[in-house]
Amino acid sequence: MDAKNRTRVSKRLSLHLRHAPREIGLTLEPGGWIGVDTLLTALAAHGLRLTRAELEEVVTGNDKRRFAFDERGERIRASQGHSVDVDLALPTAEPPAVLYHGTVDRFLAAILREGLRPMKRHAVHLSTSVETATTVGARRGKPVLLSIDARAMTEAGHEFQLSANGVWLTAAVPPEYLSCP
Ligand code: HQG
Repeated sequence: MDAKNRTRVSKRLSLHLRHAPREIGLTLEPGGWIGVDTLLTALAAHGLRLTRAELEEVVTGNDKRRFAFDERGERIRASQGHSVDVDLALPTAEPPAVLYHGTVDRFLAAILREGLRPMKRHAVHLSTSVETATTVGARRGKPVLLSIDARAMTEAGHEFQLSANGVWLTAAVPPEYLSCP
């Protein structure tokens, strides 16, 4: 499979594993999992024929490791980014002292007023690196970087989870923990 095809399949997987499983007749299991065979059958019935080997290629070759198989390789899920109601059942973890979020100017006033909210997703997505956060912000325009005092949040009892692909997730970030570095 060439890179263009891998991206096409990855976008389709993101769509159904994060946002619209029902569109191809799927109901995600607890934790956001779906059987690999069930997924491949549903995709084939909706115009995307994919072998197990090709699916593996997309999963292992994915730039952001967006998808993961379970231990037995029987089920697959998106590691983060869902808008469907899902409990990934990730353990609470202690984040580094500072985390970063990339956004754009037009959201800044609202964010500084009400904090970071998950919007359509299940959690706010935070990065350990300035570079990643800047890239995330740049998806929408000229990126604006925010730093988050994750240590103070932890001390105040806010919980964080680390996704399988290294994204820090939290329910919300109140404005007092945000600053523009
Ligand atoms: C903004 C992609 C107004 C927030 C990326 C962001 C990431 C507010 C947008 C992952 C707000 C939500 C997640 C508030 C937050 N008022 N705007 N109170 N609070 N926002 O896409 O973090 O390629 O849901 O700044 O690379 O941009 O899909 O979140 O601009 O890892 O795997 O509302 O998605 O990864 O947008 O991106 P998103 P995000 P994938």
